[in-house]
Amino acid sequence: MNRKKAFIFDLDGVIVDTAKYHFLAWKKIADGLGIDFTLEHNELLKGVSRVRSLDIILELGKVEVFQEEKDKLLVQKNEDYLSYLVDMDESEILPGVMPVLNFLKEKNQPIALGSASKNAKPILEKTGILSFFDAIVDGNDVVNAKPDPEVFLHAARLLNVDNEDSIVFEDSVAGVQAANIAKMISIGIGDKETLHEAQYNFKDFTEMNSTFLEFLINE
Ligand code: B16
Ligand code: MG
Repeated sequence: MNRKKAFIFDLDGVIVDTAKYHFLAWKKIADGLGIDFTLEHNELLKGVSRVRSLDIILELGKVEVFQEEKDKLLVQKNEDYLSYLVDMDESEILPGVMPVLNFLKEKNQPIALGSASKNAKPILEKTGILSFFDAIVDGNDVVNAKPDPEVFLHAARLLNVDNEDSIVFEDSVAGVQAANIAKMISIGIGDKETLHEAQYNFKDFTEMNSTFLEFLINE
């Protein structure tokens, strides 16, 4: 068929392993509130906005706080998270990502970012890959968080590509659901069982070869 395709990448957990920093920062908040917060709980926060993440943690611990306190906790969490990013550089890019980005660029394929994070741009700058992206849609541009498809629909619109011809790489359940709702091609990056709703699954980008990428481009 070979219509124009778009490749939309999630950021945290797909391009960079910032999920571990989000976890550390949230753990500190949870500890402060006396809430038990495990790596398993952390899965619930992947792809989810900062505000919603705090609500999930409070619900887990059955803790209620006033809005003023919530606002303070959100600032505290982000300051702590940003402190882990100070020394970030290209070494934090996950294995196999650069060959895929380079391959898609060589083939003149449109590339977008579709992330819930409000810290997306500085991360792309620090890791030196900002110029790969023809469009960037992040937490600052959308109202509705994943699994709402807004972030991906916006990215496809900016690239002027039909939803059905858009390919989404995601590490979160909410993100895979968002891509599916948008009728895009969903590719789960990470644990196959957790991401079983994805159309295709890969443990990481090192497993994805150029034959598969060619297939996506020419499908
Ligand atoms: P921030 P993604 C998401 O990014 C993370 O997966 C999620 O854990 C985080 O809470 C959210 O961004 C908001 O991030 O606090 O930096 O605005 O995976 O959609 O790229
Ligand atoms: Mg993610």
